[in-house]
Amino acid sequence: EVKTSLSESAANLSAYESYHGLTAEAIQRSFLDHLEFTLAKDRFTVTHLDQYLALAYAVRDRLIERWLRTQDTYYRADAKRVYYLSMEFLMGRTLGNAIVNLNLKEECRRALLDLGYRLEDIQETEPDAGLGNGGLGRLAACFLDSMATLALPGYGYGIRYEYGIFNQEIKDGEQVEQPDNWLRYGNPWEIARPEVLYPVHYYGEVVQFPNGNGKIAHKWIKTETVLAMAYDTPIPGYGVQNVNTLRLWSSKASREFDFHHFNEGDYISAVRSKTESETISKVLYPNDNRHSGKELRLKQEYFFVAATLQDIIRRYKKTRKTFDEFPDKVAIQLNDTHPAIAIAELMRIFLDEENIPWEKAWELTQATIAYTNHTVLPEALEKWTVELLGKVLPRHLEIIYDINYHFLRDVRVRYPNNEELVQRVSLVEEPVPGIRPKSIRMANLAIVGSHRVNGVAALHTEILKRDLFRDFALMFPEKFENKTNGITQRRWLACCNPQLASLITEAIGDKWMTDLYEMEKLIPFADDPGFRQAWQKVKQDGKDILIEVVNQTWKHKLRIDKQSLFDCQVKRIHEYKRQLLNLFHAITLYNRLRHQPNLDIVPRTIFFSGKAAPGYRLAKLIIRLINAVADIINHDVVTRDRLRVVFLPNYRVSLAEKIMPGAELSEQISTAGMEASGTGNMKFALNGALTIGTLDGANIEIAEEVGRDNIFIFGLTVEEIAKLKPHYSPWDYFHSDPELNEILNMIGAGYFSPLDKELFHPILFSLLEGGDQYFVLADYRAYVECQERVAQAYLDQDQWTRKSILNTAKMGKFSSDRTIQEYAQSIWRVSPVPVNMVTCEV
Ligand code: NBG
Repeated sequence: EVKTSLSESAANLSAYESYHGLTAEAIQRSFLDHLEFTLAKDRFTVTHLDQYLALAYAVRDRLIERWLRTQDTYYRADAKRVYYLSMEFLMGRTLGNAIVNLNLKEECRRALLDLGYRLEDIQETEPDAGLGNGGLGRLAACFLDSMATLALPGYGYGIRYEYGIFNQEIKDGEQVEQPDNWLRYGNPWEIARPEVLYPVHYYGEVVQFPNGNGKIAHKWIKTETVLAMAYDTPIPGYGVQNVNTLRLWSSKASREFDFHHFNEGDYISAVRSKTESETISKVLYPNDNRHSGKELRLKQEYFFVAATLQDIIRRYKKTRKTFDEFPDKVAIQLNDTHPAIAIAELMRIFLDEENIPWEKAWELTQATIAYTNHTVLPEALEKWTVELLGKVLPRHLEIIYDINYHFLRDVRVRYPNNEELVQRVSLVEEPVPGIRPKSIRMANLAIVGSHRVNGVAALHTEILKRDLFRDFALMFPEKFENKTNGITQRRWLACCNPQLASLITEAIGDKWMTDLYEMEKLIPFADDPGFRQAWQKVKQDGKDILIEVVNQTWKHKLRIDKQSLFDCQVKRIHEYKRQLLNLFHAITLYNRLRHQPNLDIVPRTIFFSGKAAPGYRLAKLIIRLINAVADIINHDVVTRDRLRVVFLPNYRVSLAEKIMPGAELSEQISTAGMEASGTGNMKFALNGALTIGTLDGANIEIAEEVGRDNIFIFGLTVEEIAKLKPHYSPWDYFHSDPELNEILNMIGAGYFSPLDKELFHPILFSLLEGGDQYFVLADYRAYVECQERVAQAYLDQDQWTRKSILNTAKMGKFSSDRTIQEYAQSIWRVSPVPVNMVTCEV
């Protein structure tokens, strides 16, 4: 028995590949085996779904060995683990990403072509794993990819929702939500772990008793119990052998529901409560940037936190007898406050189950946990009423009160006679009768219980420190850090835009796949006419694919002008993101063309895509208005060859992957100070779109990187908005700007809703009487003028292409690899633990 390092020679490498089944021949054999033996199909009965599943199983097989080896390697290295706790993981499709990360694209393509199948067609069958709302959930997915690629011992923990984000249909211009039954045909990427099962308790009461050491012990009793069962998904890194784990919990009725000695009535109600306890992981709450305060949501949050902490502690205890080293072996990152109850739960475990004294328990908890804030919008900040929290998690409410007691005692010592400060930083918000109930502020809990708090872009972190968390930043300046968001270039360039990826790799090599700063090597190519031409051709192909998507969406063809400027705003529909501003620009162009039919404008196609929270009335009305305006503009013979408005239904990861390669202009036009970071902005720029944007979130850092000549910045700054706010009157803009006036009058008169002339009045109300909270009218003129600069720039295709190349070239900073490296160094203090598969028995 000889052990050989197979990486040493090419011959050995191919021996390695065939040993591990990484050749086209082996993949084909595996594919056919799965078709026959796993799916029981032959070539006469095989469906598209079968083809997808067989390929997914064949690819998955190739991950398993590395996956097992990864766990073993981390265990043997006694590595510090990172646990990324998130209510959302917006993974999208897995197959294409796994193939790219395993470097098996050519092999898979050849294996399938030989059988008469196209890899691209097979990939289209996979449903998206839509277990998230938007940026926050997609960030978690990019982070998993980067942690694996950086060989970090990182785990994602969340909920295996049976229904992800709803599917959006557009009926008569309106959003209609359809349930996303994504597991209907089975999920080949998950492995059920019925043996990994933990109880999670709710309700009941707390009793106190002397613990024998002169102290009081607490016991949480008479609880209702639900079981959490684990499902694991492999997360392959790129260019490494590490395969990390995403562990999602599914709720199961506990064994107490076993049917011993029931009469018939008890039997039926026992079955009913069984289904009720299984509803916990049933459905994702479809709110982006909004807190709903519902009991089931609180139960979901505690459900996955309680199961995750049991799992973390079980793993820790495999190698340790005491908790002294817990923070040296465990880092827990809270993705927003959604899992912030982990602070109280970890304290509960330390205090009540492990009998650790308060001071020590608190020190361990703080040293382990860190919190990322993702928004400053007040309606998104989580607060749970004391009534609800006390009912669902009575022991946790006690512990939160105790944490608050200790914390406020310290505050009063450090800042004597400042009860206003005490009120502001308290974890408990005092009630105002008839206005608000007594509540727990989860962000305050998260800050106090963490050793690090971070924002997700430089401006956002500054706003946290100066504004939202000002008192805390003054108290604990060392806690606050910035970690500017990023995206994974594997999915958002290599997978979604293979043509552009190849063009880049031909020019500068493929090191950018793991070091996005390598893209700077493209800079000289921006001045190479031949390269520019090739770049333009790839973008045109991207546009053609997007036109195909539009044509598949509508049976009556829209006839998109393939030469027109592809202007895209794709993201959740939200007032602060200001889709209205973009739409008003579209109406402005429309009116100019109506009034001056011979006007020479740069032809545009304006794409919108995005979901509205089902309960967000105004956002849904904005979707209706977009579709109503699109309907009028696209049917007007005077304008429709020069201006199109397209709403693409059901925005999701897999649709974004088709939009990014075809986009030329990226709309990032939120009210300054309100978009914490944005990450779509990065995806667009990486794919060579130019940004039109406000000085908000990561736009500011994108502008710094690409330079002001290569981005279109407009609008009020955070400081200007703060100055304007006290005396802002949208009416002034309405009266003084004739083009704006005309638009609002058209909407008011029912120009876009002839059958129901008042349909869009609530939008006008929010912009005028409502005070225009998001400064749409204040920024309108600057935006329209900036769009004129965009159009002017587009006329010079050579210069435009140059800017496009420079945008891609300057995206180095926005790789989630960079973001994760920063978290690893300054928050988690974890190091890479590479997995080695290159030795095998020969
Ligand atoms: C969102 C912000 C985005 C940001 C993502 C990821 C929430 C609460 N926040 O601007 O709105 O890019 O988080 O950090 O979903």
